[in-house]
Amino acid sequence: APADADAPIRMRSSDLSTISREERAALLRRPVLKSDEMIAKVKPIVSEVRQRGDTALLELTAKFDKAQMSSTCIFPPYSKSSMELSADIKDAIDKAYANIKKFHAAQSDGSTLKVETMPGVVCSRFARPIARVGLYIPGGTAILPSTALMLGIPAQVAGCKEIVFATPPRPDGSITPEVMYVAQLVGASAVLKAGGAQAVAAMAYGTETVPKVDKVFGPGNQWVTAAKMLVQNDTDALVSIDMPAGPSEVLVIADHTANPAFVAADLLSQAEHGVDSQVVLVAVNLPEDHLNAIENEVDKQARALPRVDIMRQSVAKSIIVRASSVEEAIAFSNDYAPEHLIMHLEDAGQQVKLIDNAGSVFVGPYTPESCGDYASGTNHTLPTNGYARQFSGVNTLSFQKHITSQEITSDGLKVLGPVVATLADCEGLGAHANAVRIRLRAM
Ligand code: HSO
Ligand code: ZN
Repeated sequence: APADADAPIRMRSSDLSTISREERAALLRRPVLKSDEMIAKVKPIVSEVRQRGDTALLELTAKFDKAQMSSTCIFPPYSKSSMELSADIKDAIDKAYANIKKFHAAQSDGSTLKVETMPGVVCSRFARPIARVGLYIPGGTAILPSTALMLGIPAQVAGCKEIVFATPPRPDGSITPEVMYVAQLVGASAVLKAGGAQAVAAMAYGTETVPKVDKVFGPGNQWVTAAKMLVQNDTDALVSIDMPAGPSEVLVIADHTANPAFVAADLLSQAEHGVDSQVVLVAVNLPEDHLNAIENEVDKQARALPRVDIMRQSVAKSIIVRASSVEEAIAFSNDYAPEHLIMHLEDAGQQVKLIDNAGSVFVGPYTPESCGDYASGTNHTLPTNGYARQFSGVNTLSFQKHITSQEITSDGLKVLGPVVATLADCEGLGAHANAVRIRLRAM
């Protein structure tokens, strides 16, 4: 609105050395996700798609995406015209693809782990791909071919047999050529032209034309997240999800070596994602003029950027936290467990060992988060909302599961059998003990 266009674009500020425990806890808190409320809202959509399949899916897509379509999916071979791109965009996607593939191929667990726990008792573990995966690529305020890369590449290198993309169509029913090009690169077996809870439901249960998948991945709005949580809890769907996703976040730690323009640029690159983006700056012993320089840069750069209206709102909700040492700053960051952590610190590389909780870490002045968002090689589908305490970001192993196996020789059973029989007796499970003793007697 023009009324507040002149108001400075500023963050709120507090000091770790003077705030109370309650105030510190409030700084660490994220906006409530209201998952119960959202799950109640998506329930009817999910059951519509489950019961009426393609018909419901097409109706919902007409309603929410304003696209009238006669088919739900695009199947290969994808037409050349559907993925026509300028040479520079194609080249950039190709280079990002190569880096992301290189890093994710190195994570692939191709070897079998084998351990002889007792003589003649061999336990092993090997990985197998999850056969069918559904990858949600958000539409909305930005087109995100980068998310197609971040989900499609690990699926491809893990060896998933069926890779289904889902993304909201444009009003003419088409899919952006960037996403179609990535679908082709990663060998996607279908592109579902739908978004929101309806897309998640279609992939979780399958429809007449949409292939059912075993695991659903990808970021999305509250509707998508709620639908993922709902289908995950339905044993009929027999589907898992990558992780619960909330609004995107960054925490930047800056000390006296930090370049104010770089710090501001990093904060804003996160703030432009959405009005609910979470942006935190932890300032380590920064003199007043240094902090002012950062704040002035935030204001100045934001005004010159295309998504200033989004940033105005997200920056207003963002916070500056003053810390008196690197240790205190990192302790705060570990408690916050940010999706992205950027370290504008002297000897930043030396401090990484102190990081316990973060989705992905960006070290030093020349490592903008943007590089990890698009093309350096790491994944940008990361735990938000504090879930970095217990979740990893999406990686190649997210598309595989591990199977254990064992083979015991008769000599092995002679040693191990009595141990097992004793424990089985102790649990009162005679058939278990019998399965061992019957063999020992036969030897
Ligand atoms: N920072 C976002 C990912 C993204 N950035 C996509 C640009 N495009 C969430 O990690
Ligand atoms: Zn981003």
